[in-house]
Amino acid sequence: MRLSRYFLPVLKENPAEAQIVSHRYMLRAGMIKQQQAGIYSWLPLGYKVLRRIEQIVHEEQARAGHIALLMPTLQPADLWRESGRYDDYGEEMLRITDRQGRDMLYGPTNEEMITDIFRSHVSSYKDLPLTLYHIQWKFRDEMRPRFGVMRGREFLMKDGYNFDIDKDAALHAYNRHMVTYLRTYERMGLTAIPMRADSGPIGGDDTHEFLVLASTGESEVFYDEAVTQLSLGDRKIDYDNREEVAEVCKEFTTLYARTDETHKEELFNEVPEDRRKVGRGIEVGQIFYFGTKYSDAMGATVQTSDGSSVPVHMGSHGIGVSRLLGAIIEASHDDKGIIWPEGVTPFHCGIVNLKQADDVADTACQDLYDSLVALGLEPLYDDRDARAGEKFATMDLIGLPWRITVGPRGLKNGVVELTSRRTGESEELPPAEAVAKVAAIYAGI
Ligand code: 5CA
Repeated sequence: MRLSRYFLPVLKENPAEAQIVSHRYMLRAGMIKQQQAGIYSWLPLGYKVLRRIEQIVHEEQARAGHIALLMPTLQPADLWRESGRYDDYGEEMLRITDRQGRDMLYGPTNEEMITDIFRSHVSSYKDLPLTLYHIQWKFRDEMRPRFGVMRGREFLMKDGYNFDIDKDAALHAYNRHMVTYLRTYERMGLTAIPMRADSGPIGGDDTHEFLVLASTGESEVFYDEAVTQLSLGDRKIDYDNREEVAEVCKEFTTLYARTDETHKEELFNEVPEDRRKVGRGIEVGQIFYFGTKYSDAMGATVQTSDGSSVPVHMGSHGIGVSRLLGAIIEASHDDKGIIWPEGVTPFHCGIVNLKQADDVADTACQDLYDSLVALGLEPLYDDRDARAGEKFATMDLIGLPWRITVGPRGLKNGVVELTSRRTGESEELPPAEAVAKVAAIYAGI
């Protein structure tokens, strides 16, 4: 993409309404525009990152055999009357009446609708296990929408639902989700710690939240510092192997890590004092096992091998897809702007032309651009007729991890400059080597 033809409405001033850094940078970098409290338009740069995050979520769900579908945002109230949640859900639910006078709602979550799909089409144990998920907009009429996309009213969520024959199988699905989530967050450059949580309006006994440590997080967290060192890396996991998956979950949930909702001082005091940490965290996901809560209420049963009929065991598993943009920025920025991890960056590499309209510089930039594209990469070429300082400031603000700077002086010596946004370090290289180096970095992502 050429910047002169792109739509990147960068703001020079800090917007007064933004209290935290991610909100400020998302507005300044022209990623989002607020349309109403807690409701945003996703401008091209923000939309690109949102799509990259969705892609990672899809890939990691597919790896575990979970199946994507798409349910509507608007749901009939009658389904929620069956589960009893229509009255229980309270003011957070946006209730709508259509022209026939039928009660509808903008879905805050989809347990009822997925249970309805299941009961309409599945009746035998032979069709289990089954996990269905979608990535769809949700609406919760939050009392205090704030911090930009962090606590929106309309927000994008991945929500997945497992259907299993018994509790053991459903707990395997729970564990499987935990591992897919750990991998998903790691690919986004995040350390997200699973913490025992409260189930709230979803219900159930077993539930973990995933928290990214950040001083601006809404939850107070208590943890053993050693938990922040755990990582899956690129180990291969057989998602069908119950023991193996359970072992990984044990590794990530044994050290003390809890939010204020479930914190127990006496257990925390057993952590060696120098590793005992209190901080704040952003909740980027939550998984639940709730057994037959919805299948009992809505009559979702399956026939077992001996012909008897049993309610299906279920759980639900959510990732805050739009909130993740804010969480990633909170975890990765400096005073000049965002620093995207390679896994989610909107463009792989920036190209800055220091002397626009100079034939040699223009041709070199175009060649670089074409070479990167030929290798399957997406560069953003700043071809505006602007001062170098302004071009650098824009690149730093929007946070592309790599920048190639092209100027007549370097070109005379046959080199361009490759700069890492994270470290600020630069090296001079012949253009072909700079391209090869950027390609090699992304080949490993
Ligand atoms: N049905 C379950 C799991 S699918 C569910 O709704 N879980 S949840 O309530 O915990 O939401 C899942 C994730 O969505 C949360 O962990 C959080 O990351 C994100 N989320 C929840 N509310 C908001 C909001 N108002 N704005 C942005 N993201 C949100």
